Amino acid sequence: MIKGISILRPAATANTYERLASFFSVLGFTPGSGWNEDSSRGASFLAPLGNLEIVDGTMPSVTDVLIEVTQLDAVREAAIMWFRGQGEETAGHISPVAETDWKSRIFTAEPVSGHVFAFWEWADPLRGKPIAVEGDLSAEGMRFAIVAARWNAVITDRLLDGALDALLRSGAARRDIEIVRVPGAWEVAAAARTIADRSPTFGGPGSVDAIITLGCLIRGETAHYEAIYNEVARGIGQSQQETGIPHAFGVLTCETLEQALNRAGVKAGNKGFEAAIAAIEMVSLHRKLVDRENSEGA
Ligand code: RBF
Repeated sequence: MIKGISILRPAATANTYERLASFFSVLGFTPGSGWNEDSSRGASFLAPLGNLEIVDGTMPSVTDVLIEVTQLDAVREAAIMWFRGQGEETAGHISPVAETDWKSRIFTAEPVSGHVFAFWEWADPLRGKPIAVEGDLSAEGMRFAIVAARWNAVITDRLLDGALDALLRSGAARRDIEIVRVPGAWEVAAAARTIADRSPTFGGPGSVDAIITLGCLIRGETAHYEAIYNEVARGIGQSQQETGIPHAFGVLTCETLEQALNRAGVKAGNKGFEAAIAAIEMVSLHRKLVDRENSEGA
């Protein structure tokens, strides 16, 4: 089965290698693992899609590496900033954006003399993409409950801060966010269910549009860790399925305290923030799907 395509770009000197690696690292690629061995080293940059195109006739670009992007102008700006960061002018190294004859816009960059790369974007950003119903990320007018365990508070307080940050920055009003603290992860599902049960109709007293569940179980310190974790996850899932109120899952299950800290904002993002964003998206999606059903039924 075919899995991917790699373009190998030999760098003639160490300086060329460093410059190309540095240039590509600022453009938003996912870094690959690369390699560093006696005979060679490689810096790798991953893209979600790749394809091999055989061309008969005029090549569509001055270079053979065409990188498809979204937000072409932002990518060009990042490329310009890279040149400035090197203390260099961009004149002659970054072309203006031009229209192509294939309904797209393109520019080229030459971070090292002789190494030209083209960046392009479809004029119609939805081209080639299936049209999907998706939730938006505006929390304006939405009501939330956050159920956070007190156990491992050094972690769950950070998750709570992250969740609040996400909700408030996305437009939720502070008065529309209810914070409920429970002793430990074990109690999260029961409290979430009580809140969900009083929320069957939007706008009713104490009702919420979504519940964000936060907790932290650390394997090394928790006897019967798997049994507790499974029950916590099952309870939260069951509450979501039986009430129809979205429940975002922000209960960390970690090997060590260090791993938990990383997931609570130190190195690997803040899972409380991410759970809150998922809650907003699900409320929005829920509304769109219900609206669609109502308008189709009308
Ligand atoms: N609660 C958590 O939120 N995270 C934990 O890592 C955790 N570890 C526990 C370990 C033991 C041995 C026990 C007895 C409880 C633990 N709890 C933990 C608390 C649990 O979620 C619950 O609050 C209490 O068991 C009271 O029902």
